Amino acid sequence: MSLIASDHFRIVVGLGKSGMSLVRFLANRGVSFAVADTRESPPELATLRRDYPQVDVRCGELDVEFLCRADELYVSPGLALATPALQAAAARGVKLSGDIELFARNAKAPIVAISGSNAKSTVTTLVGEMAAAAGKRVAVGGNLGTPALDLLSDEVELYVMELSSFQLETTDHLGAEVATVLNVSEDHMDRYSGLPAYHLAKHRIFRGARQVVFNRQDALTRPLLGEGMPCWSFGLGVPDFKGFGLREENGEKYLAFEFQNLMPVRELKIRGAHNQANALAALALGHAVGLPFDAMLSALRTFAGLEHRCQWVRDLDGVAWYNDSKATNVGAALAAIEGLGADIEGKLVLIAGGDGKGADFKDLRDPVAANCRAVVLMGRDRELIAQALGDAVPLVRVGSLDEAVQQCRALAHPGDAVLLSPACASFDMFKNYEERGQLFARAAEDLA
Ligand code: UMA
Ligand code: ADP
Repeated sequence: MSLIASDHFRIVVGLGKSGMSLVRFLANRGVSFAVADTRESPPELATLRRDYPQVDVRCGELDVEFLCRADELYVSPGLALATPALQAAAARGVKLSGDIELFARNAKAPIVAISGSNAKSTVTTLVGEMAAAAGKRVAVGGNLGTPALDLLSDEVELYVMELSSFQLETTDHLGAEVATVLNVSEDHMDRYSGLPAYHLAKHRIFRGARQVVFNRQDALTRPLLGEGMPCWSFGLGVPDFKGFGLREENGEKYLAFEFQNLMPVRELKIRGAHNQANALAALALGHAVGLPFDAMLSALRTFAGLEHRCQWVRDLDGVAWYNDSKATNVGAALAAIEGLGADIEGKLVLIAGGDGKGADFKDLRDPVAANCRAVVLMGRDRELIAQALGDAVPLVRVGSLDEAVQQCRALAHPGDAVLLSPACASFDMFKNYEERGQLFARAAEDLA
């Protein structure tokens, strides 16, 4: 039986992927609902009209009177809760909620909940693969891949969920078996008043959690906790009690748990120090839900990383080319620059720029100076990055990604790596980060 009162009226606000999963969920349980979207033609409108022709849909500017007919609004993560019509409805007693809250109320298996400014998709996928290697019937999704409500099934033994700050804003009580915020650095500053508001949204993931995983190198990932809450940690230093970390012995670096070495780091296929942190975070989460080490380590040995995340594209004349198009904020680009920079013989030639989402780029200056031979700048906010970098390294401005690739070819020396890690969203020049990454890889592969 669904844990949702069927005598109330709901409105799904936003008819994208998550909105359509809400429609399926509510319709299957006989709940009465309508749909609203501020767009004239939302992405799932045709599907809704085809599969649920009886559902009332209102497109265009949100009508407060209409919204106030509902007891509860399920708001898309893509819509800010500060939207005036939503706030007006809330002021008149309408509850604002979301798909993850409904998911949490209806999930019968334990939930591994993963948030953070960066590395969410990598760690979520890794934990999913570890659970599958351990023979668990695991469902993986949320902000990544399949929307949460579409994963619900009585067959599932473990849910591994990537959750964004936007999704967490509408989640009151997640009740995860284990929850983590992997790292916190500035992102989405076009939607939050500042880092504290963003941090607060992310930490909602800990509501009702039974265990916690935190990052020893990032104080902003530690929740305020009551006595006795089981806590596991990860970080690149030597681990202590209940900690995952790195230990060196006889010149060999190991992934380690407490006082036990688990596996040499060189057996990982994913590159860079940031990915070692990701492997350790995944081990901590998997351990918290009882996955055996042998299964988790075998998953780590085969995982080659996700597309567009420091993904190796090719080698040409002694230069390796990497696609890190998913680095859509400064923190992500920093991890790639420092992580990959430490891994190569020569220097990086970096391609950066795009839609900066209101970010401050000053933190790029020192790592760029230490790791880069030159930076090729493109996109709407390229001058903001140029100002932040100053005279740290030579800067080359280009008008297109193809031109950027040509410039990198000319700038890189043997032993260097070319890295597309833009520190910006892609929407000023591309459909999305995937298109940006694909066009980069194709241009790099086409070089003679
Ligand atoms: N929009 C409107 N009016 C509306 C509703 C949406 O203009 O009434 C616009 C907004 O600009 C919004 C965009 O449409 O940003 C997308 O909204 P949507 O409701 O169509 O989105 P969904 O397809 O349901 O996708 C959402 C998540 N999108 C966002 O959080 C922006 C997807 O995360 C998620 O995969 C999906 O639900 C399933 O759970 C994407 C994402 O970019 C990948 N997430 C951000 C990130 O990772 O940085 C947080
Ligand atoms: P998310 O789902 O949070 O966006 P991804 O796993 O897709 O995370 O990785 C996005 C980007 O974050 C990568 O392209 C990489 O540059 C960066 N990144 C990966 N691991 C880390 C880490 N441990 N810390 C900071 N940045 C990271």
